[in-house]
Amino acid sequence: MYDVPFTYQLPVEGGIPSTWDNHITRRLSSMQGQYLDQASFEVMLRKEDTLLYEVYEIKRPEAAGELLQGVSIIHPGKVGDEYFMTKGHFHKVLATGEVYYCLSGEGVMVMETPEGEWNIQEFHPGQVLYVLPRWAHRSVNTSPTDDLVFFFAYPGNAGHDYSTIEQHGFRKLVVERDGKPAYIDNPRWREPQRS
Ligand code: S6P
Ligand code: ZN
Repeated sequence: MYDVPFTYQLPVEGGIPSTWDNHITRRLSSMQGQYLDQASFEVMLRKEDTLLYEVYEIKRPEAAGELLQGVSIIHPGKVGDEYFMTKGHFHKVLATGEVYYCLSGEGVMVMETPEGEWNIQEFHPGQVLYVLPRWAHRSVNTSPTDDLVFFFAYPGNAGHDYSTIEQHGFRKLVVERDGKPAYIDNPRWREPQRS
């Protein structure tokens, strides 16, 4: 980890940064229960534990004032009708946002608040997406052929809460209908408990 300001290259082609510290890979087996079509999920998993997405992280202290950054690459594919996607999460410190910059590919970011408000924004190359504080986020690759590649940066103290999404998923699912992406209601989703 550098203790002086630094630069690195981020090639649009391929999107792997010239310097990185962690390479995280997420395979089908890590998405148990997250796809709507459980039968297709099981059939696929029996054949192969497919690589769904990868993250190249540049390590920084996990402290307020720092910015954690890196690149995510989501491969193309579907489980049943549902496109390959990230697990998705709230930040543990809810009041922390995140900036994304799409380098290549096509996709969407599915977002929602703890109160159940939802929002979906498209990713296109060259597009910046700002995820507001408090919004859970999941990226989805809607291309039949190409990787979705984006740069991200978020506060060092944000942390990740995966368990809320693991329990009921996001309110909206992104599926293919007539060859195009469509947003449908997630039957597993539950209205948030209000105290
Ligand atoms: C972290 C940021 C991204 C995701 C990555 C994988 O706050 O949102 O780096 O970690 O795209 O997604 P997930 O949901 O598996 O962490
Ligand atoms: Zn995040």
